[in-house]
Amino acid sequence: MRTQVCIIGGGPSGLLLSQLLHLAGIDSVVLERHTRDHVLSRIRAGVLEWGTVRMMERAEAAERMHKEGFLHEGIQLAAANRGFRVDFKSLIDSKVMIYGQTEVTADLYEAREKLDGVIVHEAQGAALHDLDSDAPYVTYVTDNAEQRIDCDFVVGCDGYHGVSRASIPAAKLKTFEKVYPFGWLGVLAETPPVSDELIYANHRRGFALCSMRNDALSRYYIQTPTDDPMEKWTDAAFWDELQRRLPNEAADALVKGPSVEKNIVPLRSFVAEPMRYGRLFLVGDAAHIVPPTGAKGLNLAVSDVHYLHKALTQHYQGERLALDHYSPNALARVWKAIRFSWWMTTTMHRFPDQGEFDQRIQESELAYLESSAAAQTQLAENYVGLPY
Ligand code: FAS
Ligand code: PHB
Repeated sequence: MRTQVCIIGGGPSGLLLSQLLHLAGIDSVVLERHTRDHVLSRIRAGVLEWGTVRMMERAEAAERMHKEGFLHEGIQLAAANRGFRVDFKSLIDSKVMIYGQTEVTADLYEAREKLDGVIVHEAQGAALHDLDSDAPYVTYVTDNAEQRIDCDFVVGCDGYHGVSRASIPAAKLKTFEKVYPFGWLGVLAETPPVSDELIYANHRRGFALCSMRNDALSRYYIQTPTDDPMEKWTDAAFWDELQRRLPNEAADALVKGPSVEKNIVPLRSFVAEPMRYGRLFLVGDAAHIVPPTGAKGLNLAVSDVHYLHKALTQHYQGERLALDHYSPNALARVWKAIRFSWWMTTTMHRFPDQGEFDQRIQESELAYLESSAAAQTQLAENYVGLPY
């Protein structure tokens, strides 16, 4: 088989890139190692920057999101049993869309099907070859037969544990990493959300986040040690701990119910530079990871797609140097989101070695935020998403 762009990974970034390239007249093939059902079974992000909404509109995949998504014009922050609101609308006339990543991915699958997009599922053992030549190719196995795709370019949309970044010689990559000494225990419950906006709570027992998917499906997180045994976290134990960490008004309004999904994810900040090696380009989690505190992971993958789709389109229109701009342009925005996600994480979480002084510093940071429109504007413009 031959195509112009071979995309490794059928998550949101791979599907979005394939769709946008198709609309630009550039053909691609997506290789996904799992089944479609497996990809759609993942519960991940919930907050879409407005830039992501725009990209889904450009991909002709935004209709259901506008029908079923929720516009949020602010978030609530809390500490020491006090909460306050950061009002995106009054501060910067902006907003975010609450719409689960699972739905984004399902809508992109549907959009690819409408245009007869080529997505190979259960493509095992993908291997990338001759990336530093003008004729790269990818091999993989389906139905026990080895397949080969010759292409002009390979794009790694295969996440943090994918094969693409691992295919780059270590000497050609510089990586930056910070592993946080805690994780997030996430729960999905068929209960009405505790509030009509997200609540990020700093508490001396640990961080808590109240989010949602719709008005009958809530998404909650509490900070936990990454090695906590899941059996420790019965539903009752989870709800009690969440209630302890919320300001009284929210704690009293909390509707408990059986969890439909529960897991612990580790938190790290990670960047691999450059996001290119020869004919291979890295996109999304394949190149960078953020702690979900700033709701940036999925949104950064989308802005990478914006920069790469633009560069590939310009390349095929004859602009020889267009592709050289992808990595520096994408990384400039990535690092600003890495910074913001690190700041939100270090301000809102309880660190194991944290003393009373550190706790008071965090609380005074939040008290300053509450008192300052300038500080809230800085948070708002980063949270809703910096310009592409
Ligand atoms: P993805 O990981 O979504 O997709 C990669 C795809 O590549 C997968 O379908 C995988 O099966 C496939 N793949 C991997 N290796 C392959 C190979 N060798 N061959 C073929 N296919 C291969 N972000 C937020 O903003 N908020 C959150 O709350 C949040 N929660 C998260 C929870 C978890 C458990 C994880 C892992 C991430 C979370 N994220 C969150 C971040 C997440 O949303 C990512 O940023 C987003 O999925 C990035 O999308 P992609 O880059 O497309 O990578
Ligand atoms: C979510 O709804 O899953 C979510 C929302 C905001 C975050 C992280 C996760 O910062």
